[in-house]
Amino acid sequence: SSAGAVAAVDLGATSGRVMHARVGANTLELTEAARFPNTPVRLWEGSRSALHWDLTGLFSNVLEGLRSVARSEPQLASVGVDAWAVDYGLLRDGRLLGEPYHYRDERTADGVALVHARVSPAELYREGGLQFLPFNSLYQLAHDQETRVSEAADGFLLVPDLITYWLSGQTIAERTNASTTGLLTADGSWNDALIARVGLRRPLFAPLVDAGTGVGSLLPSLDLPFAGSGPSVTAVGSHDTASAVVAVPMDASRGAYISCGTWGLVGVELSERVVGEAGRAANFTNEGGVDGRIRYLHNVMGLWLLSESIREWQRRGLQVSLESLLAEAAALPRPLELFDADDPRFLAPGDLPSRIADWFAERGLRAPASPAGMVRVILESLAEAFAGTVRTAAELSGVPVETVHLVGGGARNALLCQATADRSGLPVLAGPVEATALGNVLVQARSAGLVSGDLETLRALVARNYAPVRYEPR
Ligand code: LRH
Repeated sequence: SSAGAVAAVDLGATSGRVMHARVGANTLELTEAARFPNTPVRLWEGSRSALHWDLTGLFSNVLEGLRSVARSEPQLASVGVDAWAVDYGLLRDGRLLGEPYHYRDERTADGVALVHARVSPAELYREGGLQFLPFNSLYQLAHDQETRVSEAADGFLLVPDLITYWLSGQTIAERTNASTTGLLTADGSWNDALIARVGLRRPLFAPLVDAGTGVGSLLPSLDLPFAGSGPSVTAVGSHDTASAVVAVPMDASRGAYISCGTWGLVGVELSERVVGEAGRAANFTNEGGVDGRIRYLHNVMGLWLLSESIREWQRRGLQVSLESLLAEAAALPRPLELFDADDPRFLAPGDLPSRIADWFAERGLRAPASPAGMVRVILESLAEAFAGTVRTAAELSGVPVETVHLVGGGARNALLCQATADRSGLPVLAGPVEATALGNVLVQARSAGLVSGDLETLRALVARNYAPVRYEPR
């Protein structure tokens, strides 16, 4: 088959992009059409200010990106959307009822208590298979129900499904991301019994579809300059991490992956869920993957620690940039003391350097004084958490991990990649940086008949076109 063109809309918690790809049996070329920051916004809500996503602003950037794709590729075959997990919009009669809450907003503590009063964490784990994260959609939804935020709603759409709806007019729930709600059964249906027990309304939830399913065509009212009726809209692995895992050039029987952007998602790919108590104690998740695979992984804090620290230093008026900090940090000696990158105190936005300093102070230790020293201790602590999580993933799953693939923005960070190799004692294969967009376009390309085969075939195509950078453990 010859090459054809598809476009990926890929929204991360830190930035979004629209990528345009040419895909064929031996072709996989990605071009950036648009890249824009994802800047959350605080909106006053009567008695407190709440952290929201500016989804309307993001959608406007998405349309700009697609307009630019249309100019260079009027015959585009398909477009697909992925974004971060768990967050959602509530709708009434097809209208969005307010900007979606950000999972880093503090509102969900009572949602956790409400849900756990009705269903024990152990039972939730057997049903949904998810690691405990206080912002899993079911906790957010329980809060919305209790505070009557969702009272008027007759629809629930996860963020990528909401963008897909605004592009196509069709309401669906793509399975990989729906698995992050905590409300799916092991066989991938909405868990009606659990939804009722948690006190939620079943009609809120849209029909589930698998990645690769055609959803519809672009709404003519968007007025995008594509030829004819324009590209179709295809459901992809709409959870960004699911799309990233599609494009990890790994042998899943012997490799682990780290999808490192805002978060570091560390784990292995399995064909069956693992929902034993040991996995629950280690807070490992069973998220739905493309083609029915299981993403058995744990959320490590990720590059958020770095980006949020830099934001704080800049707020204090320091002239710091990522590039110069990384260069300075690499020249420093390896720190002797690390902090626990998994500590939940680092979740909320704010002054992370002070919180890291507190962590050390509570143990009678001193945090590095300079920003560069802090950057170094952040990266080494992250690498240590990555290495430990790879070991735990191997133990819990039985996968004999010989290689660690690091994909996403973190693959650009040589210091982080080398430290991960050193601390895990395993070779780290870094890249592709744009794994998420690649996984997105590959699933569309397969549905459009531009490529065929299982995930192993798609990964071989990635490996041929994006040779990873190898870091040997030292
Ligand atoms: C990464 C990610 C991750 C989720 C988190 C909310 O962008 O989707 O997989 O746990 O955001």
